[in-house]
Amino acid sequence: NTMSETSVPFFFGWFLSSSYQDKLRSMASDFLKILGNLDAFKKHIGDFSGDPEKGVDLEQYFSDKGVLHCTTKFCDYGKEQGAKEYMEKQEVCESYGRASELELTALFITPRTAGAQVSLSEAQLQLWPEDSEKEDLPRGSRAHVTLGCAEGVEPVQTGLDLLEIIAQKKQGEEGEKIQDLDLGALTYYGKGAWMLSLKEPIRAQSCFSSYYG
Ligand code: ACK
Repeated sequence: NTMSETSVPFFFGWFLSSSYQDKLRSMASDFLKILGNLDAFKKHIGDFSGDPEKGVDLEQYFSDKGVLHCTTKFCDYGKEQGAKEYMEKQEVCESYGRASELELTALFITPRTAGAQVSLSEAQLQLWPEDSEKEDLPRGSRAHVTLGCAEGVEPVQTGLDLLEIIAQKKQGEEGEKIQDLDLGALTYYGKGAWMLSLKEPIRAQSCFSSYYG
């Protein structure tokens, strides 16, 4: 199974099966509805440049970015550094088209993006690029599913927002525990960053593949 004659895609990643896309979208929509109506959220509504009286409709604030997936390697049709090498890796060739279960452990939003945090298995980490984190953080820290972006924001931002929250935690900033929701514990990390740790992580059926666009 070699891909040397295949043209370089836009990106590689795990693509959620359609039933899990529906499930995750509906969970995210519940979360955004609940969060947007919390007093604790309204108190910090300035982060989202909203009116404290009116609130913010978070579901409208974030627009959908298409098929839900967790990017492994962004290739930009070969323009990105290491794209060709990545696609020729043995693990990549062997895993291509294979089913895999993604563990989603948290939902988060910032004034820029909404996403789900992904906790990668050892086998999944074999497909993770070496240089993805570019920071002093464990490999795979950036793994996420983008759920939506604010106007004018590109989806690449979601992983960067997640890294920022993880870096904050690592520096011992535990965040402000807000309350326990049905789905899990809600924490505020400042500057508009909110994270809901799922009581029961979602194990989403996915397929390792690529996107040409
Ligand atoms: O939401 P994402 O992970 O962020 O999925 C999309 C996908 O590739 C197509 O745009 C991600 N992406 C875009 N640019 C980059 C980049 N420079 N580094 C890593 N991921 C990127 C984007």
